[in-house]
Amino acid sequence: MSGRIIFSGPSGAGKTSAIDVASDIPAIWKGNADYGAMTLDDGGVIHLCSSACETATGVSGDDSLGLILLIDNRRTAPDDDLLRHLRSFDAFIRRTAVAVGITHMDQQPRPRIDLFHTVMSYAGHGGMPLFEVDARDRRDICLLVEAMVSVLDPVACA
Ligand SMILES: Nc1nc2c(ncn2[C@@H]2O[C@H](COP(=O)(O)OP(=O)(O)O)[C@@H](O)[C@H]2O)c(=O)[nH]1
Ligand SMILES: [Mg+2]
Repeated sequence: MSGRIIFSGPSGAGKTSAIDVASDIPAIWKGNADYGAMTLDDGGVIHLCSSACETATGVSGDDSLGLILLIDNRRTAPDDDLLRHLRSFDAFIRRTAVAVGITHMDQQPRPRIDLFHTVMSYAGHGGMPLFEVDARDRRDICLLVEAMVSVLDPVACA
């Protein structure tokens, strides 16, 4: 599998960190987005880029595999942030897939993860992966990417 994964989420959530730790090449900042790339076990290359919203350049390309949303738990209403981003990317997600990582839970453990699962169900994405991540941790981000890829191709990841 090859293609592009979009990272989005509020400023400070960890987009730049996540692309940097997951990328096999040094991540770069170009225009108004971070870019990186990672190689999958099957030899496919996944391009990683950040984007503020669905209408931003790069999101609507045919080779977009899906969206990774990073939500900063330190913010006032991170559940609202999640819902807003799910709505902002709604058409894109319905065409592709989404996986959500809640960041900064080491600094702010509340609200707890259950609330975000509730928001996902409410938005109609209850089956999509969602878990706590530290955007600075390569293993956490690779797990998130793999979780998203497994939604697209369950057989390849079996
Ligand atoms: N403690 C903690 N720091 C984090 C976590 N995720 C990211 N950071 C830090 O938060 C800051 C903002 O991250 P950054 O990647 O620049 O966020 P961006 O604005 O979404 O690109 C950086 O200093 C990161 O090292 C996390 O889960 N826990
Ligand atoms: Mg950034």
